[in-house]
Amino acid sequence: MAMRLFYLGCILCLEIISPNGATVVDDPPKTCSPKQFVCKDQVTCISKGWRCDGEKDCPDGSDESPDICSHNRVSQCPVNEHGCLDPDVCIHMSKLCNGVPECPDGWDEGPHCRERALDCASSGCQFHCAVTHDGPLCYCSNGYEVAADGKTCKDFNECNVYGTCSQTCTNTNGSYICSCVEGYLVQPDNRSCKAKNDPVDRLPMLLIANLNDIRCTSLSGSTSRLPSITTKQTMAMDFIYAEETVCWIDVGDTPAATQLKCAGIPDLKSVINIRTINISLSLHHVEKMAIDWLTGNFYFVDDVDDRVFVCNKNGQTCVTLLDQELYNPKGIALDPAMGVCTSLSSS
Ligand SMILES: [Ca+2]
Ligand SMILES: [Ca+2]
Ligand SMILES: [Ca+2]
Repeated sequence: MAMRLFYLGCILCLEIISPNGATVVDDPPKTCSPKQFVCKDQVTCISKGWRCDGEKDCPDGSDESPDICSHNRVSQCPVNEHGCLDPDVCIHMSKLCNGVPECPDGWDEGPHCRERALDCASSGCQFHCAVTHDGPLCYCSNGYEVAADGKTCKDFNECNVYGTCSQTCTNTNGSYICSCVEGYLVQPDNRSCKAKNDPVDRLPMLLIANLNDIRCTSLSGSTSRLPSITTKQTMAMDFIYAEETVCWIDVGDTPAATQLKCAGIPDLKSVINIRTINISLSLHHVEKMAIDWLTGNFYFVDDVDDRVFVCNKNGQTCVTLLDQELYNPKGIALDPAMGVCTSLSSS
């Protein structure tokens, strides 16, 4: 549920993003805030907006359990598929009443198949018809969906489905085309994009923050020559490619002890000039940060006070950018060339 916009033409270091958006592993249990839902395990906190949204977010799936979500269980099957008795299980509509039980509960087959078979003959479907417990339903060939009249077929816009393409999606009649923005190449799966390795002598590396340190590794998994940088419970990190500098937040026991630090990592060989940048606002609840590589400004996401604020390069001038209608913000990405700041909330 987190996304990182890689905005550098040539990527030196990436961040590892865990599923909940934090750049941290082994996060200790927290007390849930009033804005959060407590999972049945009494340990995990999730955003209230994730309760009954059709995806299991608690480790035990209790945010989607029938006793909590009995009133809003809606089948979210892909186009031309149909939910079984358990709406989480979808099968292609051509498999309804085909004589082979495919739903775990056998719901797709039964006496209704024979009793209602003739209904399909009068259903007026343009292409295909399936028999369900509720009567006949039209469906379409791949790449098409049933139009509002319930009978004819029209192009299905795959680009409206999140994740169809990793970058640019162009809808076509009966299909779609994925493409990549400048600096990236389409991969053999025709939907993913990968950054061009430019310049070729600077291979992409992963910069990983955890509770104890920041370390660098190559994409093939071999460790780099860069010594690990000892940190304290780092929750947020970013880098400035042109300056070969990494910045992170050291989380102390008190707000005053939580500091923004930066260090130079020239040629990924050594760590030099570790320095503290005094920020005039509290960083104690900041979980994500991003650096505008054009101006050097720092952007911070505070998920307790629900705000996004920006500070200039020396940290002395800070301005709150967003604090209205921001619910549990979890991520931030910048595109300085386009002048865009994107914040991800979990409502
Ligand atoms: Ca959920
Ligand atoms: Ca079947
Ligand atoms: Ca299409």
